[in-house]
Parts: sequence; structure tokens; C-alpha cells
Amino acid sequence: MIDCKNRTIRPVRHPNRPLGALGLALILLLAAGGCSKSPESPAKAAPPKVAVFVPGLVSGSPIYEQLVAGATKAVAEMPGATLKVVEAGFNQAEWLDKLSALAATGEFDLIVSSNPALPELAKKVAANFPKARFFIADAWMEGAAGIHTVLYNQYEQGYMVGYLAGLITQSAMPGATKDKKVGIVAAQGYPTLDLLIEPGFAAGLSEAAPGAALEKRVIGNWYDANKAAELAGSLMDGGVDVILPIAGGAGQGVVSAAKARGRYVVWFDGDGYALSPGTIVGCSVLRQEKLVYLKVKALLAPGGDALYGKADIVGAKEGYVDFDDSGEAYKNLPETIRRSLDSRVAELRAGKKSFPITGLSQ
Ligand code: RBF
Repeated sequence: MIDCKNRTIRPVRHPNRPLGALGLALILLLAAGGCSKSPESPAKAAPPKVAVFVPGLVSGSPIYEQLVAGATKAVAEMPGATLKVVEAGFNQAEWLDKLSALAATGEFDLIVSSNPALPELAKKVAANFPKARFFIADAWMEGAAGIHTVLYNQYEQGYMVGYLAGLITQSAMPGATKDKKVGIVAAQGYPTLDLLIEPGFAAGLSEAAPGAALEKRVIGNWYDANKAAELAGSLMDGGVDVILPIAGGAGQGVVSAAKARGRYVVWFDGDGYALSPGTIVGCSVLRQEKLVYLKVKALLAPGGDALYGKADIVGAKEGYVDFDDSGEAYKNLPETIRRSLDSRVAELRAGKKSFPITGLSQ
């Protein structure tokens, strides 16, 4: 149980697996969580105006591409509604001022975003502009006035591709060396990566390939594909067969380094197979477009105000974390590999296997 006041957490443990990292993750994710009530809602007779605040750039980041696509679809279905997309760029120090400027216009019925760092900023902005309303995906903050968040179970998302990477590194596939080594190339360290994505990846890896090594390199930003390629290249030259980039647009550098060496990439958030056929061999995806679409509609519908202050968590069982098995490169993997991963994914979808983040309460 999470006690919001004391900021403590006791996550439910999977019967077969200790999940202390999930607890730690939520302590950090919760670090700024407040415990206040939802505000009164303003009357909304006119067609709604929606703003999407992109903490970075849309292009190259599947999680942001889906954010914009979901909001666009929702707005298109509401007669007279309008959408403004603001790309805040890669200088994170500017995000608070840019978010504040957006809220200060007073124009928008809803500001939609996606990023674990955003609730903290939205809470500061909401203190100055109490009429502002926020929906933030890929984040968790409960009890904050005017803010609704949804956290993805990215332990499960990491687990799926970690398991696949393990199966590949110990296989006889052409790009698999004798070493059992896989890698992560990350843009930066942050709680969701360090305490959900990476531990999930490591758990999947060691389940599929006990004793396999996981090496990690950090780029320092979300755009430098050249540096990502250098880091990935040196990992691969040291015997790493499969890499997971968590690097937004910079992830392209990992793909080109792998392609040049006949090695493999597992992809995150979106369907990446077409980016480099044969190199990207598996994609664990978020259904962020669907989530954002449904939430924007729900928040702007009568009664939607009841969602503010609430924080949901969704994973494979709810259909928002999944593995995309539709790519040619996946279909071309050895059947034993596909069968093994497919059965794990089926168990996660059915809720027969889960790594729950539950027991949250104030
Ligand atoms: N993910 C991206 O794909 N592109 C980005 O530009 C990006 N910027 C981020 C900035 C910060 C400060 C943080 C905490 C995360 C960022 N993410 C970005 C990661 C994103 O929230 C998510 O964890 C990953 O996309 C994996 O699902």
C-alpha cells in the first residue's frame, strides 16, 4: 500500500519474483505527489480547445508520435474542437516556463502531455493557474488538483524484449556471438528507466538466458544519433548481440550501428520493424495512441472532471503494453524463439503472468 502522506509503498509481489525495484520506482515517481482534492470545473459550453505539450520533439519518438495521433483523433471527433501542438524541445530547463506560458493563455480546456517528469511541472503551473487541467500519460501522480495521470507497467514492457534478447544472444543466429551479452543504450538515467524498464529487461534476459550479461551506456541527451551509434558500436564490438535503445530520435544511431555489424535491435514503444528490416527483430509497444484518444474524450465529456486527481496504472492485461509480432524480421526468427516468447506474451496478456504495481492508496 502507498501512504501518500508518508510516501511509503508496499507493492504486491509476483509469487515467483521479488519486485523490490517496483517499490523503489514508485517511491521516486511519487516523490512529489500531493494529496489534495479535484477542483471545481469550469462550464464548457463552447467547443473544447486542446493543447498537446511535447517534452522534446515529435519526430523520431514513437511515444510522442502516438501522443499527438491520439489527441488529434479525439479532437477530430468533437465538432468545432481545436488542437494546438507545442514542441518544447530538448532543453528540459525550459519546459516549466513553456508549460506555464501555455496555461497562462487561459485558452485551453485541456493540456495533454506524456513524460514522467511532467506531473511535477504541471503541479507547479497549476498552483498559479488553478483553472488549468492536465492529462499526462507515462507518469504517476495521485491526488494533484487538476491533473490526471496514467503510468504504463514498463516492467512488463522491458521484460518482453529482455526475454527476446536473451533467447537471441544464446541462439545460433548469424548475428549472435559466442558471448551471452546484450545491451541498453539510454538517453539519460531517470526513475522509470532505472527502476522499471531496465529491471524488467534484466528479469526477462536472465529468465531466457541465465548468466547472460547486460551492459548499459548513456548518451546524455535524446537527439545525438552519432553518439548513440558510437556507444552501440563499441558495445557490439565487445560481443553484445542485441541492444535496446531507450533514446528517442537518437535510437536511430543504435539501429545503424547494428545494421552495419549484422547484429540486432529490440525496439520500444512503437512498431519499428520497417525502420530497418532484419535489424529490428522485436518491438514491445505501448498503446499510447488509444489511451490518449480515450482519455481526451473522457476528460472532456460530461463527468470527466471526476478523473482529475486520479492516477491509473495499465499494463499488458489491460492491453496498453504489448508485443508487436507482425514484423517480417520477427516472423523470420527461429520458431523455437518465437514460440517461447509468444507463450510469455500470451500469459501476460491473459494476466496469468504479471508484475503488478498495485496496492496504491492514500
Ligand atoms: N522518450 C522519447 O522517446 N523521446 C524523448 O525525447 C524523451 N524525452 C524524455 C525526457 C525526460 C526528462 C524523461 C524522464 C523521459 C523522456 N523520454 C523520452 C522517455 C519516455 O518517457 C519513455 O520512458 C520512453 O519512451 C520509453 O517508453
